[in-house]
Amino acid sequence: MSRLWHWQDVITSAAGGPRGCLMRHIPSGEQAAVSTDELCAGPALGEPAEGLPLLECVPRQRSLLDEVLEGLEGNEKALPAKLHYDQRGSELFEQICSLDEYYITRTELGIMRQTAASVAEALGNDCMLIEPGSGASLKTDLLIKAMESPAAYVPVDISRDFLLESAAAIAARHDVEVLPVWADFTRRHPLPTPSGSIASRAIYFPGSTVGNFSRREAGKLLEQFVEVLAEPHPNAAGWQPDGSVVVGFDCKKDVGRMEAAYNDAEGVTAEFNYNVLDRLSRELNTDLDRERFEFRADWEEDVGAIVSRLWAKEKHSVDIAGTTVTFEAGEPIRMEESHKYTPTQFEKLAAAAGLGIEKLWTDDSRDFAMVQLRPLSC
Ligand code: AVJ
Repeated sequence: MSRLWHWQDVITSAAGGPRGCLMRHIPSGEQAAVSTDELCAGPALGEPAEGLPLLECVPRQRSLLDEVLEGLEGNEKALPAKLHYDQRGSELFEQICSLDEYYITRTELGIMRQTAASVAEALGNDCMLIEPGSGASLKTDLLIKAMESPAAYVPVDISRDFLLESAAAIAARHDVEVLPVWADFTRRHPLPTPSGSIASRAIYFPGSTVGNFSRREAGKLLEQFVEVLAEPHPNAAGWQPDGSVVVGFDCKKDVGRMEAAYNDAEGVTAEFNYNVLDRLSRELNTDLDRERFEFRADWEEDVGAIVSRLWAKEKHSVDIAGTTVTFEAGEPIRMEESHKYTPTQFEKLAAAAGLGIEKLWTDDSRDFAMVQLRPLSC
């Protein structure tokens, strides 16, 4: 049963407080154990780059082609949003994060600066922090700094070099065991086992990454998180699945502001989308010509999301591994959805996945919200 809450009950305001990290040795090149239910291709332990053991669990190349063809063969052409994040795409996204129009990162960082101590306290000691889609791990830096004794930090990302760079940066700045996983977090993947004992797991899912999933997919993802929290820990007797999920989501607001955030004046967001065409042309040995498309992002009330599309300017065809894909003049490719929620809508989504809101942190304008969720059965 979902418990009732109101903004006033759950909003947590700035909390200062002491912070500190315990000194801990970071083993270099240590082997990370792999749990038994390996549901994806791989996994293999890669070369320990930058002194960190890397758990590799990326989907086979074949699945990129499958996903692309599946997306472009249907009558409404669409590509999965995760295709944006190759090395260049990850860098472009970093640029987006500091654009004037893109309020999301700035606002969430502000919330995190104010509330890191309170979030850290909510997670408790000896917590294994897992971050799906970690990217540059910017906000995580603040969180780990505020945690008294984090058991391990497990960044999971699809962009290998970007992941390794960010993981190494965290390892250099904090005395915490960093165990990166190279994986597509939307698929189940094994988790590394930290060398020390852990009290609980927490999944940190900031940045409105949840916004890239449809309402239905987001619900399934949250269910998957609940399973990860409940999975028994190999070397902990009396394991309690009482971890939490901390999610950052973007709140519904003025349509003009939302649209401006995805149609920036400098065209960085457009480039972020064109880059997907360049990337696919390269990796799938095809010719998706960016010059033949125009970018635009629109708010769609019925979807509850900003929908980003590339529109074909003229009729043309491309050959992708022997399959001919034809674009009509004015036909769109749906590139990405960025869903926005009211807190009440998000609470309903979480409840359907078996999670209840424990805490909610937001900024003064309520542009962005961060929630701590816990399994409702605990
Ligand atoms: C990383 C999914 C939060 O949807 O706001 C930014 C990605 N796309 N500008 C978002 C994105 C275009 C971003 N998320």
